Parts: sequence; C-alpha cells; structure tokens
Amino acid sequence: MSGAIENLFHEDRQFPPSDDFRRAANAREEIYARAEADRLGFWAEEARKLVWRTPFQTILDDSDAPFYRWFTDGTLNVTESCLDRHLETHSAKIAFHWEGEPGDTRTLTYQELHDEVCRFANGLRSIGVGKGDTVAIYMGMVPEIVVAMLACARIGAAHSVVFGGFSADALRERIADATCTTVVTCDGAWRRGKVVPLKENVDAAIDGESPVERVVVVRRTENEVEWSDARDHWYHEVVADQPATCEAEEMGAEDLLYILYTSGSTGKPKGIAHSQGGYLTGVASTFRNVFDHRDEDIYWCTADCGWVTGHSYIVYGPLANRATSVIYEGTPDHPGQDRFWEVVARYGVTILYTAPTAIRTFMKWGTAHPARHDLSSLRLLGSVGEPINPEAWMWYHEHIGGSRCPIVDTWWQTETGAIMISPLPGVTTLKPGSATRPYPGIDAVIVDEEGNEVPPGGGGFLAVRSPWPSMLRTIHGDPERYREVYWSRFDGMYFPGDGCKSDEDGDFWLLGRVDDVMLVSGHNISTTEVESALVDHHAVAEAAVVGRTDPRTGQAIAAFVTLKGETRGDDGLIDELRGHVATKIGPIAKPASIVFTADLPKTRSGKIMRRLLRDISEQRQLGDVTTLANAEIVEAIRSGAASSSED
Ligand code: 6R9
Repeated sequence: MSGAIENLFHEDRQFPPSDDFRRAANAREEIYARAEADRLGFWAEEARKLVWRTPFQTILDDSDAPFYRWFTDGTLNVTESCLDRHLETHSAKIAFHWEGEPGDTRTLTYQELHDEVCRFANGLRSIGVGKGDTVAIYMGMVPEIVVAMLACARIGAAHSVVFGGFSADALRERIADATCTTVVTCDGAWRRGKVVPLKENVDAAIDGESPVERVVVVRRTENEVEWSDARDHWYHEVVADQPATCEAEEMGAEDLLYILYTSGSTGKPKGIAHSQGGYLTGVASTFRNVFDHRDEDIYWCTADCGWVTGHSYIVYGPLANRATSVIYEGTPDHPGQDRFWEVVARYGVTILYTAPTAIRTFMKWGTAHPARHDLSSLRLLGSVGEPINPEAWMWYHEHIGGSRCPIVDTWWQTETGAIMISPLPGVTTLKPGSATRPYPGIDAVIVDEEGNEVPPGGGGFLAVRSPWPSMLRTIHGDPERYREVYWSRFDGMYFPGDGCKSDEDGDFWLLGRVDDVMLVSGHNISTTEVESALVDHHAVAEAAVVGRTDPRTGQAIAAFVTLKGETRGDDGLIDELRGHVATKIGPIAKPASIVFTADLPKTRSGKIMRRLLRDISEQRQLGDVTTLANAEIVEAIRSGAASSSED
C-alpha cells in the first residue's frame, strides 16, 4: 500500500464521563501529564507497585535495540504479586467464580487458588519439570488452566498455552517450535453440550517424534482416554499429597514468562515471547486504570486463556490487582442465546470485557435476550479484538450498558502484552468507534509511509516511537524475524501493522490491518470504514468488505453482509445498502457487489478473515484455512457469491 488511507467516516456522538466516574476513578487527568513529563519514571513507579525480591535499579536498557530490556537487575516471582501478597488481609476474597457449561459451579478464594497453585507447582517439580522448561497447556476454560499457568510461573517454567479449539496438527507445530517437554491437558472440554476430545488430540500431536516426555491430564468430561503409564499422569494424582505451600523460584525480570503463538497472515505462527517484570507491570497498571478496578467489583472477561486477552486480563492483570473474576466455560448460546446475560445477572457482574464479534452476534440474535435479565449491576463495559463499529458500540451501550456504562475500546496485540490505546473511564470523552488515546507512558503516533507524523484529521499507519515494559522481547527462536516484522518498516519505531486515523481532537480511530486496505481508483480505503457504514444501516448486524480486481478501478469493493434477526436480503435491500454507504461516507466507497450471508468466516478468536473472502471474490483456491473457526460458511458464501455475480 502506498499513500495515506482516506478519512471517510465521520462520527459526531460524544459521551463525556459522568460526574460519579470523574470523581471516583482510579486514574485522573493528571496521569497523562505525569507520564508525559517522565515516561520512564512513570513506568518505574507502576513497576514498584509489584512485589520484588530484589528491587531494580535500571529502568530501561536500550543498548541492544530493538531488543529492549526492562528492570533488568530486579528479581521477582510474578505469582507473589498475584497470590501471596493478598493472603494476609484478603485470603477469603473470591478470586474466581467459575461456571461450567453444563451449569456446575466452583468458587476459588485467594487462599484456595494459592494452595492449588502451590500443590500443582510441587506436583510438576515431583514429575521432573523445573526452571527453564517450557510447558504446553492445551485445555478448556476450567479453573485448572489458570492454576497450570501460575504453577509454571511459580517454578520458573515458561508456559505456552495453545487454544483448546486448535487441531492436533496446530498443537504439534507449536510443541515442536517451543520444544515443550510437558503438556497439561484435560480428558475433554464441553462445547455446546458435546465433548471436544482434548487428550485424544494431544496423543495425536505427540505421536511419533516429539520432545514431550510427560502429559498431565485434568479430569473434566470423563470420556474414555487412551493411557500410557510411562508418560501420562492424572492431575488429581499429581497434586494429591502435595503441600499447599511452595517456595517460589526467584526470576530475573527479563526471564521468559511465556510464549504465545499468533498466526501471521502468512507463514508459520510466531511464538511471541513475554518476560516477567515488564509484562506484569503493564497488565497490572492497565487493568487498574482502564477498567477502573476497585475491590468490590465483579469482573468478567469473556475471552479464552488460549488468547493473549485471557493471559493479560483473566490471569495476570486481575490477580495482581486482587480482583474477583467470573470465568464461564462454554459458548454464549448454550443452552440459550441469553447465557451471557444470565451469567451477568447471577454473579452481579460490574465490569464486562468482550469482543466486537460477540457484540455483533448479540445484535443479530436480538434485544429480547438481554432485556429478559437484570443487567443493572454493570458499571463499565470493554471491547477488544477488532475495531468496534459505531452502531455496534451504540447497541452495546444501550442494550447491555443501559446507557449508563462507559465503554473502553481497548486496542492492543499479543505482541504489546497490555492495552496500548484506550479511554480512561473517569477522564476521556468517549466517541463510538474510537479507541481515543494512547495509555499514559505509551508513545503511539500515526505516521505516513515515510514515517512522518500525520497531522490531526489524517490517516496512515499506527506506530510506537518508544519501547514500553510489556512489549514482546522477541519471536521465539527467530530474533531476525522479530526485527524484520516489527522494526524494519519505520526507522526506530515499532510497527503493529494496523491502519489508523486521528480526528481534530487528536483521538485515534483504528482502521483495521493494512494488508486489508483496498485501493479503489487510486484511493486507499479502509475496510473498517465501509463496514461501519454498512453496520450503520438498521437491518445490518455485521459486514466484511474486501477489494477484488476490477479492470476499471483497480479494485472494486465486494461486501458480505449478515442481517439482524429474521430480515431477508433482496435486490431492493442491496440498492438501499449501496445508497446508504454512498450517503454515509461517499460514492467512492459504494460496494460494487453485496452478498448476504448467515455468518462470516472468522478465526477461532473471532476476527473476520477477509483474506478468505478475497479468495472467494477472485474465485481463487482458498489459502491456509487452519485457523478458520466455521469452515461450513465458506462454501455457503461461495455459492451465494457465484449466484450474485451472475445477476
Ligand atoms: C488483543 C488482541 C491484535 C490485532 C490488532 C488489531 C486488532 C485488537 C482492537 C483491534 C481495533 C481494537 N485489534 N483490538 N482493532 N480496535 N480495540 O486482539 O490481540 O489477537 O494479537 O490481535 O487485533 O488489528 O493488530 P491479537
């Protein structure tokens, strides 16, 4: 892509913080000035809120850029900040309310969580796992997934969580790349009332040549599993006779805490490496300030621990702040399409953090589901994963937040470790669709293709000019790729790969991945803006657009649209939607074709896979589909697209 991204979509609605929020919030306006005046001092102050064994003297070591190192001479064990320090005064506080998909429940207090982590940490040591090992964790959303992550951290082993929905092949590749000698898994996981055979997948993934020497299995679904006495251990037997205390390994701030794989759009997945002290600093600070967390909150992040959102905002950030969280094991439509709202009402959730893909699905299912439940406990909502279209924001605000809850639209990545661009709910005036401002201490800017800062109102590339504590340290096993992917596009700046524009107030509006930008008659048009114009129409729940080759305009915009509720698409609606986009953002962005579809192809973390839609539009063979969640929809769209282009 060359040239700036057009700024087409204008959104004027604004929501200043309420007086209550302004008065009581953890973060006030002054935090920006404080961080601006002394960025390193700000981060050092945030880091000192953690428990250190040896306090650090060095804040940032930039002698080997872009291999930045933070708090290098400090030592700590992250589990002491997440567990031990809370016990003296808050041992009986609930860390997790857990609800299984079938409806069974468990609660874990901080004392119980600490004890279980210590037992499993001892158990892992007893079967030969220790400092420097890497443990693959391939589980459903049971409490033991959190216990396993923390038990690894306790003994200084790195974890590599692989999402439980991934195939045996995907698991095999990730185990090999990180040379994992141990796997922690479950017999199975519940998904829409059926058992996903996790242990069976592990057996297939380590069949033949494999570094794996031992497998620990949590009993959950009680399905039959194959067993190798030499290799396999039941979790309940491993923890059975272990003491509930465990000496924590003293770790250097820069030692590896975990690897988490993120699929690049092409090539093999990248093992993103995060370290101890800087990572915990970033997630603890942002959790406190962005979610305005206080002791009495009941917080629910609906992500899976297989994604970075689960690492940072189910496990490390909340626990470092002594939060009480809800974990729900299953899908939002089991047994009914109101399961989430039932959970919010049952536990009195006050802070809800979810993804635009979920919100747009709820829009499709209709307002009757949330309306049936008492959601009055909610006080703050969050969004992460994709740009949230302004209409989806408004729907979330009105139908879930009762028009009273601020929404924090949080932009960040697996690589950034923690939230980078987001409102602070007691400070920021919200604008539907804008992630607003960089977090204090984050030096994010919008630049043109030469790396020059774009003035307010312009569009370009998001970049980060200075290192930050929770940043990735490298790509596991491939430092050159780390440099190449993130640090070579702009001199001395981190390049996340997202398009972004700003408005007259300097607020940031994320425009999607730059790989997805469409070039129509010489104009770079972002997918996000056209999609938001489509979702702005009252009949539309979700939309994806891609550029397909066009002899006249270079690329033409092909749209794929999912309608709300029972609405049926016809030629009349196609004309209406094209007209709607033309009036909302201009004739240049009018889709050349629109296909109605029951669903869109998505990754397993819920992001729209535009690349597949491009393949369909160009009538090409489909590229890599291993990360696709809903394969059946591709054929359906393909036949729909074929029939519509004949019209
Ligand atoms: C946390 C997470 C990262 C990519 C990122 C961007 C997109 C995430 C967003 C957003 C617009 C937001 N993204 N949050 N785009 N607004 N609030 O999702 O990590 O899975 O690594 O994805 O997701 O494109 O570059 P990850």
